[in-house]
Parts: sequence; structure tokens; C-alpha cells
Amino acid sequence: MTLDVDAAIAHYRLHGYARLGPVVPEALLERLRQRADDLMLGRVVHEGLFFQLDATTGDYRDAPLGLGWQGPSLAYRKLEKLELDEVFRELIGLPTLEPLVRALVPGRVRLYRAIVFNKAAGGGTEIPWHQDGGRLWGLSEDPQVQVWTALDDAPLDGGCLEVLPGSHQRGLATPLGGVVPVEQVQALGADARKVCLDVRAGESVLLHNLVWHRSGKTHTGHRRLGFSACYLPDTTVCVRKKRAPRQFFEVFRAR
Ligand SMILES: O=C(O)CCC(=O)C(=O)O
Repeated sequence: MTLDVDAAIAHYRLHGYARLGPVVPEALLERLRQRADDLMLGRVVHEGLFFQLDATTGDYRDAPLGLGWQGPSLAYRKLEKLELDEVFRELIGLPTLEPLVRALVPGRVRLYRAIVFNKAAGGGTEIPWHQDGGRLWGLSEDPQVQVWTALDDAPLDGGCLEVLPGSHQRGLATPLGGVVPVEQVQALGADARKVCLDVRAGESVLLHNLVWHRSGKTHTGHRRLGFSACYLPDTTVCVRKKRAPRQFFEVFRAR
């Protein structure tokens, strides 16, 4: 598996995303899915792993915050800090991705977050249009590089990632970042102009943090696991004040 790095980067710079095609070998995919189950079911435990159960109302805003692991369930919406897990670390530092990530992030490459987004077989919840940057992220500069990877098939009706091409070029919708206000979504006609990134398990998408993106529920009766890793240059630092600044996991050493 090799990537056409130049073509991917050109598309990403213009449109804010690029399909990378199949990236994860089948054997690793299987281990990742197994490991996600083991983590949710409490068969493998890492101190400090973040869990968020999905909302029972179907609205992500009702998902409980700050509760951590709530017992065995396949209905967790998010698992974060997956750099703590040795199987997920293989995906974060996948050799196939290294030339692409290094071409975008000079020098030592660190990780802002490694996160699984789960839409359980019952449907999961919709994630609204948002950007992954702004004050919410607590960084000295907005990150720009993430790779989203389907661990299960993500077809059009199965909760695939959706993007608004070119929206990263507008900068942040609000200084805070996160969810894009509904007036801006309507003003740009985002729902009509979106591109749906339906992919097979093992395929990845390069995503600019500021490109507007969202995903719907899965209507296939199958669960959809997606994994996102956000990469940072060593020059980007944590600026949060309420707690000690975060130290970011090193993915690729400086050359
Ligand atoms: O996996 C998804 O459904 C959404 C991913 C996402 O929102 C993100 O990577 O920020």
C-alpha cells in the first residue's frame, strides 16, 4: 500500500479533504475492531482512557459528559486517548501514512488526539457540522492535519463522513470553534453542497481540521466505527490555563 502523496495534498489544500483509498491491512483492521470491542466491554483496560456513552435520545447533545467507562456496552459514542493502546498506536504511526503526514507536518510529529467515533448498530447519533479547531482546542495554533479511517464500512446510508469542500479556506466560523452556527450552515447551503465520503473498511481520508464536516446516523443495521488521528508539529503547544499544559505523544521522531 503506497499513497500518491502529492495528489492527496493538492486535493486537500484546495478542497480541505482527500480520499486516500485503502490504507490499513486487513489483519490490522480485524485487530483494531476486536480491540475497540475489548475496550468498550472492559476486557482490556487502560488507566486514563476516555469514554463517552451515546445519548439515548438520538441527539448527541444529550450524551453524558465526564462519566468515563460505565460498564460493558457497545453503545459508547467516543473512545479517546487511544495512544494509550498498543494496537491503536500501530494505526496512529502506520508506515503507509508516514510520508503523507511528514509532508504536511515538518520535523517531529506529535499527536493531538486519537479517537474512535462509534455509531452503534442501532443507529448512533448524528454529528452536526463542525470544525476541529478554535479556542476549544486550547492550542497555540489551529492544527490542520487529521486522518480519518473507517474501521467498518461507511456507506452513504451508514453514517459516512460528509464534508463541505473548500470551507477550510474561510477560517474559523467562530473563534471558539466546534459546531458551526446554523445560520452559517444555511447561508452556505452546506447540506445541498456537501460531499459524502462513503468508504470501505480500511480506507482513510485526509482532512483539514477547519473543513466543515459532519456525519449522520447509520441506517444499515450495522455499526460504524471511525478512527481519527490529529497530528501536530512540535511548535504547537497547549495553552490551557486551568490545568497543567498537555504534553503531546510523539508519533514520528525528527529526522
Ligand atoms: O466519525 C464521525 O462520524 C465524525 C468524525 C468527526 O467529527 C471528527 O473527526 O471530528
